[in-house]
Amino acid sequence: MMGQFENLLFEKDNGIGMITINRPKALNALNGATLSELDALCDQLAKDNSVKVVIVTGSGEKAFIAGADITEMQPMSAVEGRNWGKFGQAVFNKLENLPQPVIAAVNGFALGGGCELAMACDIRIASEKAKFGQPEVTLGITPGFGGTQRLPRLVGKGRAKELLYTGDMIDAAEAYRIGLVNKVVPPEELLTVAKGMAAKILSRAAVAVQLCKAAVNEGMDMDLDSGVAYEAEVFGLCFATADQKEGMTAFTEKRKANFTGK
Ligand code: CO8
Repeated sequence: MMGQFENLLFEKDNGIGMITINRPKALNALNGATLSELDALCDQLAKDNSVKVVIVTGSGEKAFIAGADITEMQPMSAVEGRNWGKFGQAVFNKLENLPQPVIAAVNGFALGGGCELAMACDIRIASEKAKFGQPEVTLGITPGFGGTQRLPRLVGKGRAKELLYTGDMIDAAEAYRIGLVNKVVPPEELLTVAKGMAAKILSRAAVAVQLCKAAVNEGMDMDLDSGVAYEAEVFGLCFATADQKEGMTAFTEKRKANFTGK
């Protein structure tokens, strides 16, 4: 267990760190206090080698996160809005670039900042009850926590623009069809499936998993030549790990690898 928060729950269990956004009365809407706590938790997680995989979910039956807190944004000036957007973007960038893989277990509404937070995670698993959307234009604003950038990168420009311009909500099946989520499961199985995937990732060579994440995240912002050059460097680094020796020795000895994360 790490530091206590007011708007987040955090639990550690066998290498899995479980973050629950916990403002169920406001459908887990992200206010400034919640974002600050998430920022602090990401700083802690980045230094915590005992957490190998992170899961993010929302508290209660209804919502993952129903967006940024509209009552807090309502009186903002242009400068305050810009600063608020920059803060949220910085927190989501931190989450996206945590060394550990992060799985979003989307249990309900993932709207606005909630959809944007899910997109800053590495993998999205949705409950059949989940709903996704970027309804900002219905409020007179654009997405401000990365939505205009991460959505087209995930689902393509045309589909992203339709969601951004109409503000329409889509259900989990449609989110799966357009590639916004990796899989859809019955609500009661959501956390079991997310933990099962986390456990599978945990059974793999941890340094190699983290380097896969770094190579994808860094490489997506590079041209192909630079990206594959970066890949060659992280690939080489793996040969300095005990887990590479163990993984390949286990293969030649026809046994299961026993990784230590070193
Ligand atoms: N902010 C604050 N409070 C919220 C929010 C929110 N985003 N969403 C829900 N709530 C509150 C409601 O006000 C309500 O409170 P109360 O009980 O005190 O009246 C409570 O949560 C329950 O909500 P509802 O009664 O509305 O529940 P329904 O089941 O009727 O509806 C919906 C559920 C459809 C999810 C509905 O609540 C809704 O439309 N919520 C707003 C969704 C939305 O528009 N989200 C996008 C917000 S904008 C955004 O995220 C931009 C991010 C980037 C900003 C960067 C700026 C620079």
